[in-house]
Amino acid sequence: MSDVIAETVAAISDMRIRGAGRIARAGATALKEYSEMHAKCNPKEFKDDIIRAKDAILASRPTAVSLWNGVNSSIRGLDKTTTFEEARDLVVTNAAYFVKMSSEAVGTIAKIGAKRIKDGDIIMTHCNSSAAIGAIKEARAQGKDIRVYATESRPWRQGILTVNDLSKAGVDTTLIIDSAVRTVMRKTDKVFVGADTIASNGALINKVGTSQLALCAHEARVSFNVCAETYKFSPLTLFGDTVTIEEREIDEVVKSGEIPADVKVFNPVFDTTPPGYIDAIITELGIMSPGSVYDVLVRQLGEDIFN
Ligand code: RI2
Repeated sequence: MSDVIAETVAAISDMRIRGAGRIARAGATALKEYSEMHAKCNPKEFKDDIIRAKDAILASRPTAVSLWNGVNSSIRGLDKTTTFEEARDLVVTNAAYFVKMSSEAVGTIAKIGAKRIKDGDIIMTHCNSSAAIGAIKEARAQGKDIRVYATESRPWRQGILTVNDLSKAGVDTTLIIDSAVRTVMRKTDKVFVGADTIASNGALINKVGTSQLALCAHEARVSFNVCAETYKFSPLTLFGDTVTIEEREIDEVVKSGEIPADVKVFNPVFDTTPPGYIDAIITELGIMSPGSVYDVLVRQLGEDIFN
């Protein structure tokens, strides 16, 4: 495996690069750089190398379909190319387009999402989603006086990144432990979270604990908003695949020797929120209900759906 692919795979696996949008852009960028530095060879050899690289990147983290969409859109049309140069240029162009499009989508979601946040709102967020945080920061930049409760998000504690980011943006921010979600929901007006994957039925797969926010929001009649670029919609689920929920190492939860050796630790990284608990999915194409995800997927796939 080339250095650029191996380094990207390692960085995504050990979460030096994390966040569903970021890992997708990192995967696409790695394919672009690998193509640019690939020595001239016969096209078949180049395509085989790219497919191997794509598969290695996809194996780095299994849940976020953004990664799948990022690398697969980077190689779209590769099988139809006939020369090395044509194949290389296709990957470089496709990957660059994905990176640009996905970054712009986060900016568009911030603008649309901010309109859903009113002056005086108290918002709860979970983990560290650049899409959700973008909307909150945009609302603050527009001068809205808002307060945010951010969950710690054990075991990686991505909430620490969130509160640092929001505080720097001048947002009145309070860190809460994950088990305080239901208690604090009573004081909350709106929940804003991100997405790793949205299934064709509108179900949300996001950081473990998200479904608890959704249940508590439902109970307290607090609106539950998902900020998600449409490349987080999963074409795989349209054709019956289920989403693999990543499980990570025990040492992310407990230190060695802290618990008896016969005690097992279960460390799922994501959970599923049923569509009925979601009020709005805020995308770069506009705000939609979970029931619209199927139509967007079909439109995105276009003619490919029949292949
Ligand atoms: P953006 C993260 O996963 C969180 O689950 C977050 O909600 C989601 O990706 C989306 O993040 P992890 O990589 O793409 O921390 O909105 O496991 O930044």
